[in-house]
Amino acid sequence: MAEVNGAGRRKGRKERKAGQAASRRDLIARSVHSAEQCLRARDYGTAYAHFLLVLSLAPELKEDFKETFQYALFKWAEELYALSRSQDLFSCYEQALELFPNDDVICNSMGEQLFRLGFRDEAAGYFYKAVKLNPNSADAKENFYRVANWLVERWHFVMLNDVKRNQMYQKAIENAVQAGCKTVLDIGTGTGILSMFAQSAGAPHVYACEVSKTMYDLACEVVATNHMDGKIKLLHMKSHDVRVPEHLPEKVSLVVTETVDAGLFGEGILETLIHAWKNLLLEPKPKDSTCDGYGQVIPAGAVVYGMVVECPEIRRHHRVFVNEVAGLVVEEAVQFSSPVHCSHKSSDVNEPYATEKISRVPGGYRALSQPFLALTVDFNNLQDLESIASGKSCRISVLVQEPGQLDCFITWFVLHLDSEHNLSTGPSEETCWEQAVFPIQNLPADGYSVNRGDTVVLDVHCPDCYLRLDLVTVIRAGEEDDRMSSDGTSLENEVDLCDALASLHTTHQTGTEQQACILEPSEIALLNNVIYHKSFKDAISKVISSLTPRENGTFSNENHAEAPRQDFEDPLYILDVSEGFSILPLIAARLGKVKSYSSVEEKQHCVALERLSEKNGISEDRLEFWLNQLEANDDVLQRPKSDKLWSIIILDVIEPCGLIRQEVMEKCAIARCLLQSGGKIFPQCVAIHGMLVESHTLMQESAVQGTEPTLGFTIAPSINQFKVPVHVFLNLSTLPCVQLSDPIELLRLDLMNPLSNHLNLATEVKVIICKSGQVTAIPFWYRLHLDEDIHLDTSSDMSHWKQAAFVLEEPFRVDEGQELLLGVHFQNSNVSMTLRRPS
Ligand code: 44T
Repeated sequence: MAEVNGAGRRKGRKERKAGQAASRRDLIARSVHSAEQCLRARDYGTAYAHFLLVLSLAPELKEDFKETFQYALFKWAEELYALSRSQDLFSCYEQALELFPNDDVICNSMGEQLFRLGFRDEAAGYFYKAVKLNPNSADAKENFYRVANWLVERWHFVMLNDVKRNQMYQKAIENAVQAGCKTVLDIGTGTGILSMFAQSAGAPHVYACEVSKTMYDLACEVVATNHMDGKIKLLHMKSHDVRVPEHLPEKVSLVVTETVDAGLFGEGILETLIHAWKNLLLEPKPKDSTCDGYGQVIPAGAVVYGMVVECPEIRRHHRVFVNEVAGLVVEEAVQFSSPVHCSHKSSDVNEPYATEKISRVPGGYRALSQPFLALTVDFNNLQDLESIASGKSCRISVLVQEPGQLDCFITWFVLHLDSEHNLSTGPSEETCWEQAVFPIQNLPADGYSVNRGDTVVLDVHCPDCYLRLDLVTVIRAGEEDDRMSSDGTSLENEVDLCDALASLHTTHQTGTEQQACILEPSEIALLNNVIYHKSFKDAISKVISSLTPRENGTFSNENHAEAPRQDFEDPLYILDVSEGFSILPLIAARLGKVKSYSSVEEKQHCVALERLSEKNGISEDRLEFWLNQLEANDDVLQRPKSDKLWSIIILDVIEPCGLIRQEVMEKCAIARCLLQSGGKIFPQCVAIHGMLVESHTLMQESAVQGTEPTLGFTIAPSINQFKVPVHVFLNLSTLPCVQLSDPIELLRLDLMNPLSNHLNLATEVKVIICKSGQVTAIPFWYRLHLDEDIHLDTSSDMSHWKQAAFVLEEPFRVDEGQELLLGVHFQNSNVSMTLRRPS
């Protein structure tokens, strides 16, 4: 009985199993069918759900359905994104990654979704994983480099490689710990280096906080690598949120921090230390007593210095000084200004300063005054910190010692770590530091020249906890004689009068004529670039005359066989799809029977172009704004009228940072289809040029060079995960480097020729070594060929473009006279390079 029953049960189970298997197969088949049907019906959500079911029931089908599954996922994700259903979107990706944990495409796509919703740290993690899963994935690499640059700013590498800075901090921390500081808080720990100094100096309790998730994770890794986990307590938070005793068991006797930028206060050190003194530090140390039982900060204080400077490079990026560009009058109609502002009573919306390593600015700079003391701050004195943070300003008079142009103030500072250890960020210092630059603008055209003996009056203050230097007035030599009384009071009155006059002057101007327009520094440099506009004007003229019938009905371009079907009455259509502000449409509109389309988007840019047209007598119907067209047509790069094609399409191929714009080749392919016969894309061809160099500087900026610069601590392997091969925004003319080859053309992109319409190109060029050395990098720039005769170089003196460089993984030893092969790969608008000896 038992046996029969048992056999019966076994049989039943088997049958049931067979039945289950059949119904499983059936369910899978039906689900696959439904999924595919939904895909055809573009019901991606349901398709995705069906696929999910199929693949969890039948993992053996994963490989077969991977691509279709991904397609459904990506389509559905787009819909969820459009519906702002981010939570559902991420759930979908998480499910997908459970099924395909090692799929680089899904990983990368997850990163992209996170990135566009603002979760950059998390996005970086997924991009990093995608690159690790598939080191050949161009998309994932590109994405990773983009966020790596964002999350781990390049100065981390420079600072960690700065031995002098590391030693100074180490010694100052050692001294404090040896003098009795027992509990240490490192605010803004970055990779954890200052905490490790404190720990090795013998501090029994070390805490560190870091607000950036990526840097916090890095610090955890670094601390563990150096066997200090458990000894240094890391907190992922802003110091302002740290509380005693929740996060710190007790108040600390030492705060160490290097949360300073080129303008000293830009990383918020004033607020940070005000909060720390009120909440996290023991009472301040009375003078001449030891650390024991008291609180103290490293750095102890800082002195900010300033200087009046002439610098043509700063000038051309922050002030429109040309009167006329390619025949177009640009003065008076519009008041262009830079967002980096430094005039008296400037509004807080402006950026207070730019940063530059002034010793490396192309064209150099001239000091017009001696350095002056701008401000001192005692980080160990709460009252001092609060008084500076309150924003009260201090008026300073500076004597001009050299005649020149009043282009900017620059500032730097000396950081007093303690009474013995100082770090200077001065312009002539051999360090990584940049200076803060306060460009001077909006003076009357003749107001920038200063002479020996003139006095520049400025205000120094920190209204929103950013250092600001505002020009008040210039008192010309000789003028002040009877005005400067010994107590300086009449100077104050004088200056107030000047203020009043100045403000009368501006209101008068804006009231009647001038239209304000704020441009980015690269847009200002572009507007000042006369050669750029002249070259475009000439090239456009040539195309126009080749397409315009002469009186006798022939065309100037004789070999232009297929005569354009140009109606004598119709204008030629020219489209400028430059990014940002561009006056090329106005220049084109003056060259014949032309109708220009501008793609500027900002209201102030449109208004400025209208003002300039008016001023230059360009009739209203000659200029259209593409944005208005787009709203009507809802289609990019569409022709102006259904029966009209473009005669010229101007593409903005190179970004100011020195890289080729994304999707340029795709845009070209569309543009070519929209050209009339004989029409042209500008530029017609882009040649990438480059050369081999040995550059210590580029190496220092790209990776931490072993454990030596970090004084024996192992930091390089962790932070170097974030290194990127391509460096941007370089000033090639002043880059410290040794040239090891002549410049050569590396690759050509023919924008007019559909045959070269590959999105991916690879070539290998022969390079001859002209000097022995170690190749560490390959700087590159572009020659834009507008036509056969006219070209523009992105490395020229007046260029608004900077240059880029590809940094090699390892230095490559070369000898004079040697021939090498340089592989150049162009993939998705990204350039990468490889160097090898011929076999
Ligand atoms: N200056 C670079 C260094 N942080 C800026 O998240 C050096 C500038 C530089 N964490 C010229 C040359 C150079 N609580 O990781 C960052 C940041 C973090 C905080 C917690 C806080 N209150 C803060 C404030 C900042 O601290 C780290 C360093 S701050 C930036 C240092 C080549 N110009």
